[in-house]
Amino acid sequence: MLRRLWELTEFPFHPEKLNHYETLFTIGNGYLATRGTFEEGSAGDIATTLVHGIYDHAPGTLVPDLVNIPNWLPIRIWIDGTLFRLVNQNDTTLQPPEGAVLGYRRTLELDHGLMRREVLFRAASGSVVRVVFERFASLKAVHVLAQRVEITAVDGAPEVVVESWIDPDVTNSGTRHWTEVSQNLHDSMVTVQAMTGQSGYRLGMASKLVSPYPVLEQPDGSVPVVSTRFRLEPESSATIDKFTTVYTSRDVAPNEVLTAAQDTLRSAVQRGYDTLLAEHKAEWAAYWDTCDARIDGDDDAQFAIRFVMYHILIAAPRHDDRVSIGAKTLSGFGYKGHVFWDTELFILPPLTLTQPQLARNLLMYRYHNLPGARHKAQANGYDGAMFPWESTDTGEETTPQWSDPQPDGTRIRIWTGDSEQHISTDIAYAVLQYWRWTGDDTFITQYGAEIVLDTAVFWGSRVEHKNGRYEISQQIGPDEYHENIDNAVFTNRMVVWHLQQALNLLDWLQTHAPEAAARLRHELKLTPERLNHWRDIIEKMFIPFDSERQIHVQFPGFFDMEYIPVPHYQPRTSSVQAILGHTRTIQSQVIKQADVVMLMALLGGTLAPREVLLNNWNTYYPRTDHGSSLSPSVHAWVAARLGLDDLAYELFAHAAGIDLDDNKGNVRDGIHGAASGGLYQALVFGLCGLHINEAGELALEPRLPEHWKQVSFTVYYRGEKRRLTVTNPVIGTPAA
Ligand code: IFM
Repeated sequence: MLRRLWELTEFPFHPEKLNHYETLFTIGNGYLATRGTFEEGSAGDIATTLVHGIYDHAPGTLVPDLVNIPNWLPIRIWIDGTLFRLVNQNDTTLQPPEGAVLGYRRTLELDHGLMRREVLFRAASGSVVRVVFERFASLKAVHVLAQRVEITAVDGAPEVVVESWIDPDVTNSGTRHWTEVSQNLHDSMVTVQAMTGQSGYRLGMASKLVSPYPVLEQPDGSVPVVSTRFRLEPESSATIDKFTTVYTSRDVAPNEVLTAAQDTLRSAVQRGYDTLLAEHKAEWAAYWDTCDARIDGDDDAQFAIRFVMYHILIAAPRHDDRVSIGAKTLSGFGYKGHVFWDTELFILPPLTLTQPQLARNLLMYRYHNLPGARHKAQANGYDGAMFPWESTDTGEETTPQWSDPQPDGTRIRIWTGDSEQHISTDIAYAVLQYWRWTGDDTFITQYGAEIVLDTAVFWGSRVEHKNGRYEISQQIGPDEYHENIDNAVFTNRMVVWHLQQALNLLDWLQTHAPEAAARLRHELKLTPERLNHWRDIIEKMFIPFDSERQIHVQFPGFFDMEYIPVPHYQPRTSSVQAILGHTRTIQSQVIKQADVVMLMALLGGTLAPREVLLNNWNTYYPRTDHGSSLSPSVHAWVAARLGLDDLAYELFAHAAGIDLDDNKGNVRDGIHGAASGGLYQALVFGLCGLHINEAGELALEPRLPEHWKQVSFTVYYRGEKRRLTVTNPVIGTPAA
């Protein structure tokens, strides 16, 4: 795979990486995204388009899925009667191909959000054609999807047939969600209507083929098809466009989904491919104006940072503040499209800095879902708002309680939905970080404060008063290998931070927005007793700390477990957990991902003096197996802050390869959104050392790898756009 500044290129075709590359080549526009599956299909492909917010809980499944909508890609081409397709050794269903693929190249243009595929193909007749496919999901008109096929007669004068349809026969890995599917063909427009079985979302799609030759209707097959047929003169070309539109009952009234799709389709056809593409590119240019980070001196790192930002941007909802980004973005079925802390602590910060409106949309999703969080708190016997570990469209807890069957048929109990309670504080952290960077007082006053304060109310009711101090039992910290432990230092310490921030925020509201303060005091019952209780917790919370070794203790008893020399388990291609097995791992000191190190990333120097931070690093880094994709980027960030430059770069490179190199072997399930956002933070907060100093100014403390000449990037700080440049070896200062 070639990675060139703005382009990812597959050359030649790698059928063995079909699903990995389908994920990498995903296109999208924040409303939906579509994997890089071929127009003509391929055995073993996972044709997937996911639309934000369309979840459905099918009978017999444990939890809701983000639903795969009907496939809009199909374009089938015949050259002199030979079916155009790529040879895939996995394909046992088709007869030996009559045609031959002479050349292949697929490119994702990150700067334009465009996928292009070029294939040189020889038909059985001997005619050779060059077929170029392009596709994009319009960033300007998010309901519009556009495809172009250009066919050139390289040798011979072939007769060409191009067929197009929408395929409604789609599933989520075998699970069917669509009912009441109806298809139609009228005025050469193909339409599909459907409804999700349990959740009742309506979908309308419409599609048209635009050809310089007559478009014929074939309404009688299992799906309605339109086609165009022509003969190409030698060395001449024909260009065929296909436009598809998508609406759901989240966008318009349920009975209007089809007419909305039809009306938008007519206007898209009228505007034409070139106009739509020009508008789309202009929107992308505006995104990159603030989202591009330039790394001079390391082309791999340069590509990687653009790649992760591209994937965050295609997943970030632009016009909808009731949806959020799932752990695997919109690029695959992994984690069923559910939303985790990955969004607030990993994916969202890059947007807070570069596209604050997108960050705000994501935070509003949590605001709108406060009722679900309150419901979870109440159902567990607590006050306030307790956010679900996994969230969908309802805001209710949607973590499965059991895993899918293991190879031996057994299922494992999943405790994260019960015990990974730190998510409530992670969300509060993201709200306050957004406010600090943007100065969006309207947001904090009208929405954000309610999140921060009601989650604080939850913690006030959640902590346990024991032995003259406060404790929190039955937790899972970021290190998910150790479940249902008491006094996870990450959680306890972050709760102290949270309650302090909540008190500060209330003071600020009292001065700057007294009416909001009064409303929140009343609605959330923020009585003087409650606030005093928070102060008492701040003072007396148990923070596990070993004063002899001067380290934070991940949780009491952690060091009594078996020590495993994780660094000796090299070279390895799987986690140490996979090598040792579940049972031994959970009884050992092997750590899945940044935990105390995550605390260090979030709280920095306010957590402890530098010697303690270094001690923590030296203790926990060698025990971590990075079994989670969230881990390497956070380690890179913290290593840079500790001045461990070589290690910081090594970990940065590790994080950069998670999706591109598929170094966890699961990219077929989707992009690791948190690893993507983590990489940006490792660059900006870690290697460049961007922070807000005590005077409230932006400051940089760079620790660039030796071979990097310069890094420059743009951030918004309190509404002002700032271009920052860090130069190596001379330490840069913020530029205006
Ligand atoms: O949220 C993460 C968690 O931290 C580690 N396991 C995967 C989840 C989803 O990415």
